[in-house]
Amino acid sequence: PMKIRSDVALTFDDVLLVPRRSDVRSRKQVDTSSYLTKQIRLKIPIVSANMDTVTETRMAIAMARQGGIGILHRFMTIPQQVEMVERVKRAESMIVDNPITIAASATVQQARELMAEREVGGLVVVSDEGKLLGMVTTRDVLLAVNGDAPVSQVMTPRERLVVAGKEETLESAREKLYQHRIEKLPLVDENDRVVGLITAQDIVKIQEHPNATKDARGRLMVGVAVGARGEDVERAQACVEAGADVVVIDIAHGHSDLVLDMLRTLKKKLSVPIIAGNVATAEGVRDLAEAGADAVKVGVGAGSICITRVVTGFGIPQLTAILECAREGQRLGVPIIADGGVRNSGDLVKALAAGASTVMLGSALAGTDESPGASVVREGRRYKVVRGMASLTANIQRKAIEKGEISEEDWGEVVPEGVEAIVPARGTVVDILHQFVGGLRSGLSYAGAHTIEELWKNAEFVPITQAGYRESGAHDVSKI
Ligand code: RVP
Repeated sequence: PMKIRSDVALTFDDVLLVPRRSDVRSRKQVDTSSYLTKQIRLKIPIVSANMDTVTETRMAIAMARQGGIGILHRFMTIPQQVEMVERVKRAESMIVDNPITIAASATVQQARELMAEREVGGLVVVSDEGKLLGMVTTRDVLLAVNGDAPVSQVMTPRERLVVAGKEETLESAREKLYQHRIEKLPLVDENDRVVGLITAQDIVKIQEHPNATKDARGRLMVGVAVGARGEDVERAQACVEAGADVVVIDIAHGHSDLVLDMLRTLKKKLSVPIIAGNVATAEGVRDLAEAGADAVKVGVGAGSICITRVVTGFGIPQLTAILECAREGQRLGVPIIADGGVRNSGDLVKALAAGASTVMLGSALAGTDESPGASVVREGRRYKVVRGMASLTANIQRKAIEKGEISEEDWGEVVPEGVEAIVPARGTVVDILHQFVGGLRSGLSYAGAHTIEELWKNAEFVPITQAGYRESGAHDVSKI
């Protein structure tokens, strides 16, 4: 029996969005926030791809600071991935976990030296058992004449200190610091033992990135990719213990028993949201949602460096895949991440208008300063490497990590579904995101939408012809 769908599947270049009457008077009026998972809402709906030429520590930090999020790739050992998570979590922290302490019997001179050496403006004075006895700051010791006097004589004693618990929020910490006109807020447990410190300075630093994607403790959020085999459970657990906020089960064919089993296992073992994928059909979304996915990643064969469709014959053009998956996702209350093929802000708007909640970018971010790897010069222009995670070299590298060495046969065994490529070096992620988000804000305005949820409602696509497509870009002029 012949089986063929009657509707032609479309992708971004096959359609345009129909302009609508708009009451948006300024691009500043629109809200670009959206759900990454059922639990996590991002200020900007952009996720950097878990590819080894896209997201490592620097990219993850930059993405979270701008209000998106980065997913650390998994092509490394577990300890390496754990370390990357830790570095992102430390990058911008409201709480100093291990504040520098001094004994009450130490001298003023010692306190001075310690502050200079560690470049801090204050020390927490503690007893042998780690209990809070007081605080001593540069002001207390700077002009003290008697350097031999004990710290206990110059410190602010415990009873005059304002303190908080480990679960202190940014808002309430700011309030306390302001109300009491103080610069440091020690955190204590129920036995009055010091468990952290909040400083006014750190709060000021945090305010430089008002849109940043933060966890409850004020640290930048970060996601990790894992596979779906034995050691990946351990990988996910280790990364979450290190502070990862979301786990992505990342398999090219995510509509598989392997992924469903992994999803159920991780949902039982972990308390963070789990994203699963990739799929390209409503059934795929439904099965992953039933197994507990907190968001579903959509895209089979759409990636710029992906040749899955050529090698296997499978895939669905991305716009149709998003439309079909998002309809199901919205019915089930599960956000959709559109992954692959988004080259510019127009594609971003189309992907969101088709019902995606967020969009994952690979090669669009691979040329930035924050992506891993050095740039190369070719004929006077700068480029950076981007490669598919199923490419030949990525496959070989994975085998090398798993087995410690590779042999002649390993090369022969690989059937790549991705390619290695170069993209122009493009400056910082901040600049790129500025272009994408600017285009999105305009897009919302053309749709008469103030939010992405309104964009879903208002969106109407029109299929276009080759002539229409040609008319859409710059045409009939010579490019300079
Ligand atoms: P793009 O943004 O078009 O570069 O696509 C990025 C996506 O491509 C990734 O998030 C992933 O889903 C997919 N990918 C990565 N490697 C490969 C491959 O080797 N086939 N595909």
